[in-house]
Amino acid sequence: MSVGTSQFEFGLFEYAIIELKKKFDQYNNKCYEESGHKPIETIKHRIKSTESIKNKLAANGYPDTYESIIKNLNDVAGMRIICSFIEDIFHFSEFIKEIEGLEIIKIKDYISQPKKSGYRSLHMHIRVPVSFFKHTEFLIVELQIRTIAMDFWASLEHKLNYKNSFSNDSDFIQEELVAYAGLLHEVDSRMQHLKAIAIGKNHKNTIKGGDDNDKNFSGRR
Ligand code: 0O2
Repeated sequence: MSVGTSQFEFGLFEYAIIELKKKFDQYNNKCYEESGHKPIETIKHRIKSTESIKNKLAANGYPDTYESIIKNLNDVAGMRIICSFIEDIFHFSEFIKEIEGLEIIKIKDYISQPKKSGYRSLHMHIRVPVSFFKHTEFLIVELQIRTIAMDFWASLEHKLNYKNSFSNDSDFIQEELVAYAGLLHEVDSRMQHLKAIAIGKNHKNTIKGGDDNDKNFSGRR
């Protein structure tokens, strides 16, 4: 069956995303109940367009079939999980590893080792079981987990690099983008440090019999 002949199969990728989103929302709520802090700010998702799938299959010399998509493409379904702090990303990735039934296929840590472009994010490819009546399909979803600052940089870099292909100053633009990625990482790290100080202070107040300060901390966001 050639790609684009069945919307049903692509619908299954939507189910995979819906299932994951439910689990991620539960995780966020559980963290809030336990610590007063919601680690996930926003979740975005997309299913690759049929045209883009066809182009990717053709570019890599893969057959234009549904079976070939399942076997060869890892990014038909993508989710971007935007976290508050750097440590939230790694705690969240540990939670994903614990979810029963999910298989972790690949993890790429572009935070500890950023790309040459300056790009930072944690990438995970996971295989998700999706059941429809008596049939279960195992579909891959790509997760990009990042902070607000990393997402801000990636969004603007994506736009500027696109324009960049028409520019005479492409080296300058790329150097600037790498520098800004470094600055934003510095801010992310300092925010992380501030959080540790704020929580420490709140913890002391709680011991002294203060009110629920962890909740106050998250309320200030
Ligand atoms: P679009 O338009 O965002 O969808 P793989 O190489 O596939 O085995 P990996 O490392 O996860 O595994 O893939 P890759 O190719 O390094 O990056 C996949 C996605 O990460 C990209 O998808 C981008 O969304 C994002 N990304 C990676 N590098 C950069 C970067 O330098 N800048 C920005 N802004 N985003 C990046 P697409 O399909 O390339 O793009």
